[in-house]
Amino acid sequence: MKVSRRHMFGWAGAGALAPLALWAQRALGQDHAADTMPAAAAEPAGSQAKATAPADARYTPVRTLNGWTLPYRMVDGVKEFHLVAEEVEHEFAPGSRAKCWGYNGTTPGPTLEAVEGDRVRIYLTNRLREHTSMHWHGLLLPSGMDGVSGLSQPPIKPGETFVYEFTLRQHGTHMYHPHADEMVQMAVGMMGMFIIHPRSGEPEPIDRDYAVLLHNWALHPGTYRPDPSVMQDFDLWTMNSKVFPAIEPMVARSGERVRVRVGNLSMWNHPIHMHGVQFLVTGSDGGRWTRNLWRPEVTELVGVGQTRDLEFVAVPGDWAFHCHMSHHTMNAMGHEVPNTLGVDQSGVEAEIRKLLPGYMAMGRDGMAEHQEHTDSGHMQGPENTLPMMMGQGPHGNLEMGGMFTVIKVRDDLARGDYRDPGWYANPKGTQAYCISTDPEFGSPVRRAAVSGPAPTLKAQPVDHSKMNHG
Ligand SMILES: [Cu+2]
Repeated sequence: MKVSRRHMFGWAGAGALAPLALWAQRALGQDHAADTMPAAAAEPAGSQAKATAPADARYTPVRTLNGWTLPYRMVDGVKEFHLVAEEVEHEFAPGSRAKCWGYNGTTPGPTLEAVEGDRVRIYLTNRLREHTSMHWHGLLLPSGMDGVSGLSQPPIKPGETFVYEFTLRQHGTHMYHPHADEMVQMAVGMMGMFIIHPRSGEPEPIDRDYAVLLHNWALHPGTYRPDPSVMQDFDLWTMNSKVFPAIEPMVARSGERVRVRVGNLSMWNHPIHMHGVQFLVTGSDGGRWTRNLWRPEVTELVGVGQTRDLEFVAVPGDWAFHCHMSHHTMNAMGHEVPNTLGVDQSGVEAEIRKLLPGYMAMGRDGMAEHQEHTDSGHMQGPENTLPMMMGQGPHGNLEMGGMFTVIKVRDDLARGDYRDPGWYANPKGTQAYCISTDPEFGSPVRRAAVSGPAPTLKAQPVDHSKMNHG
């Protein structure tokens, strides 16, 4: 394709004001300062482009949790976006920051949103110190626009800007990521979502449309750079590069139809579980499914490189939404530790305290006490490292981290109001409560224990270097 001088001048002419508008839009998206539905896709103010980009009334804009949607401009009927690959300072949650790579200042990069049939022109400026490229994951396009460095195009060298241009011939939930040194570039955060709305509208009108991109990070305790060499044992499991409790809640009004678009560019498959409803899976990387293919689930496996659209009618309450791999709802934790569950460590503790004053033996009765110790401040973790479980609910510690957030549905929300409504007040008689503090309470039916004495195991020296390595 050709970019005329006038188009380039248009960008340059808008240059003075566009970055400000971009920042304004970013602030809106990032902090959700207004927390009401923004215009579909605000055009940079002061643009000299011939056409303007009014809010696109053809669809409900996607709400990228903790993220934002990239503004576009219309130039001669073409939707123009400008992505910038660059290093970004990122916070996973207060207490954990890292130097990551992303787009236009954030990881994930901003969501791209368009409508089936649109012609899009996407500039990609490389401000990294190595080459990159952009693959439009799942999009049907000419081979030369597919973004595989070395195969479909030359690599984009530092400082260069490449242009991609194609017509959107499909609709659904898609993603973008580099296809150059991708093991490193994706491991440190370069990815985003590409949402294409159907030209003919939705079969069921969508009131709230959320986007969540799953990822994993090896940010070793006390470090500030994600380690790209790690293949399985990650420290942070994120939704839109955030961990609980920094992940925003998904908010809806009772009875509204909600869609959650989940994409996975991590290195693990994630069974995504929703409480409170049986949602319908209505689409995948293969696009929006015809209605006869929709199926009810409460957990949907979103495999590596896949997307899934989950739709439901909102039911009042506070409902957990999380990956069901329970280690993925934890923050940084060592996995090569001896199992102390059920082990009486009282003697050991006294012995170790002689060498290490203040040492605490933990884990005998479970790990829930970890959050109490870290919350109370007398167990200090490594620098720049989140405790493995965090978060306070209305009834105590939430003991979660990682891929966990809450769907908050209320009867009295205004349309388009995304503000956190606080905790749900359960109507009288609809909440579990304590009826006895006596462990011998009641006469529950129980099975007899196995007959005979418990086996006595001869103590064997344990070679911990062999643990978890098969
Ligand atoms: Cu998971």
